[in-house]
Amino acid sequence: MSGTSMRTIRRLFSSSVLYRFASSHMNRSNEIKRVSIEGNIAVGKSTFAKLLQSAGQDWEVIAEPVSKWQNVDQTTRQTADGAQQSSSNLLEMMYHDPKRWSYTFQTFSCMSRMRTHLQPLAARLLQSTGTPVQVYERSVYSDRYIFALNMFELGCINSTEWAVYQDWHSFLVEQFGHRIQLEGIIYLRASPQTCMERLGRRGRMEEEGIQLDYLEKLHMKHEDWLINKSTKVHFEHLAKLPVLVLDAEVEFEKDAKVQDDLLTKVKDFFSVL
Ligand code: UDP
Ligand code: D5M
Ligand code: MG
Repeated sequence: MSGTSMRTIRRLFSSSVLYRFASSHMNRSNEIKRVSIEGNIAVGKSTFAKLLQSAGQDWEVIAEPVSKWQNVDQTTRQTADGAQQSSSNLLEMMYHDPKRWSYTFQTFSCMSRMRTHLQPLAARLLQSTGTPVQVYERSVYSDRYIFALNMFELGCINSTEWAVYQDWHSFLVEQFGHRIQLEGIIYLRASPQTCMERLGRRGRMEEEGIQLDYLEKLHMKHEDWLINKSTKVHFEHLAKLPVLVLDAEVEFEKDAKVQDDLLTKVKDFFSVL
């Protein structure tokens, strides 16, 4: 294409509604605040996230892609009619044989999480006149500083796998992290015993073998990272993030008063980010 026609197209595009729409949205996306909800398995993150979703017009919740981990698509073989599809349950495989599958699980959970977080913002958020907030259920940081680190310490990820994991994790965060950068963290905090009870109540088949001591280890990892600040992190901004600690020991799922109190704390937190 000649330089003149390129210039004409650019001129047309720059004066178009499309351009104004795209550029205003690009500016808007820089104003979005991103916050992650962290906490032990079954503490109530998804329940709390749904509460946030229904409470705030300007809030968008991005759920953890658990169903992707339970259904890893695979093409088994080509047939005359096309490809034959099946899926495997990597979450189940990881809990069933952690030494064999933990590293694989970490690669997939982190990649799928990052992909989910990088998806375009909801139009509702871009058009918002208030303070739009994207709320992630967990983050690439809990992948590393809670789960992967714990698996390494348990010997389910060996030192070579750990070195490889840390290398690509740092690389990915350095390359894409600015697009999903957090402004704050909400830590839903409850005792491992309460999480164990809720885990039983939820009855997710893959988690049947989880013992209290696993939840205790994960609890300590959250405490070290978000309360004691003793976990060594590798990203400068992460160490400085404000953390809102919410007491999830209380039953909040069906208690409107408790929910109101929690929501007030969240609104106050978002307003100062
Ligand atoms: N749950 C509960 N009381 C609460 C919050 C949650 O009994 O105050 C239950 C919820 O219904 C679910 C289980 O605890 O059966 C785990 O909750 P969720 O899936 O939200 O936890 P997550 O693993 O996402 O943190
Ligand atoms: O988390 C969903 C389930 O997935 C729960 O069994 C914990 C597990 N999970 C989530 N992220 C990881 C990583 N990175 N490693 C290992 N296991 C993980 P829930 O807390 O129920 O919402
Ligand atoms: Mg959940």
